[in-house]
Amino acid sequence: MTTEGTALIRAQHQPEHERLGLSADQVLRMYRTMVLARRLDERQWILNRQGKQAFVISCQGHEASGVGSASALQPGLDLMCPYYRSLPAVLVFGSTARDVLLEGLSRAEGPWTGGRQMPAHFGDVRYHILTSGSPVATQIVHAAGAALAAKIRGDGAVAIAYFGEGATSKGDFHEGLNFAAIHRLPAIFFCENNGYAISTPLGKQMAVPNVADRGPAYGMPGVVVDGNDLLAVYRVTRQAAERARRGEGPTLIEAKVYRLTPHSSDDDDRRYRAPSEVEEARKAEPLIRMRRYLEEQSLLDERQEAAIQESVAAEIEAALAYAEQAPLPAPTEARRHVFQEAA
Ligand SMILES: Cc1ncc(C[n+]2csc(CCOP(=O)(O)OP(=O)(O)O)c2C)c(N)n1
Ligand SMILES: [Mg+2]
Repeated sequence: MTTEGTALIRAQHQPEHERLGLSADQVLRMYRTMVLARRLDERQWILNRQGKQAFVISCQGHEASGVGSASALQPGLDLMCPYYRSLPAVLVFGSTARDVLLEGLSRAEGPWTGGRQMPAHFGDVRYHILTSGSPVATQIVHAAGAALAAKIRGDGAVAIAYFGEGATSKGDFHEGLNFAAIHRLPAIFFCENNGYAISTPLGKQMAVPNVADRGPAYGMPGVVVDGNDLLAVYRVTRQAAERARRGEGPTLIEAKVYRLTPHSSDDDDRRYRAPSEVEEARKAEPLIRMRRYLEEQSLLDERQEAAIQESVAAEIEAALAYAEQAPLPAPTEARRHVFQEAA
């Protein structure tokens, strides 16, 4: 066989992560971040049911889309405009279990809002994570603005906005994408389509099958990706980031995912979807998918899996112990950050 022939066969059998230039260490770290996000999420549901955390809005089912996309960017340079399911993505950019639980338990030391916002309102200037508000879709225009600023600065930064498919029915989606395309801004619009906007199913949200179909109408590529597949998400986001850094403008990515929990701790999803639908989705969920991949590549065995689970559990328990003893904001500080303060 020719040398080219051997090279071709080797390339065909090359594991997907190697083809993407990722080391075993890097993919294992990505998997661990997915596990951390899942366990942190589960812990918050318990805290909510114990009456300790006011509210939970889950990332369960969104771990591969969040970790895969954020890992394709450059923390410290790029800017993130998250939404409430972006826990896996903000962990990649630098947020920690302690940050999450300090905010979850509304502690004064919470780095995002000093415990003043609902949980899952991410935002940390240290990690270039823009503060998030509750109105759906506003972060899409913020990302267009952040991308414009990056273009003016010329520092090569890319801005990414995360949002659900329900958010694409808002005017902000149109305004953000249109503006970013006109000005060829270094932006990535990353839709995590989980099939529901609270109780509203996809078919009542839009008359086209894919959010991504709308990209070309604004003058940007629209890419559909399996959001349960960490490496597929990584691949398309990296391509979008490279395109943005080359000055070729924004990309709309649609990751097809499934929300494994009710919309939030205040929702009863049995009223609008069958439990069997959720059970079916669990079979293809992102953590199982990635674990299977790592096992197939002989990068993970049962002992290593147990070690990851143990170290994640220890990290969360240490963070929780810290957050539980941390003081609440003083009542006298209730108006801080609300009204302008005298210098
Ligand atoms: C402007 C606005 N309208 C309504 C709401 C209430 N609301 C919060 S989340 C949500 C559903 C959004 O669905 P989607 O964009 O698909 O995101 P998902 O929650 O499914 O991830 C709605 C209607 C809101 N927060 N802001
Ligand atoms: Mg949705």
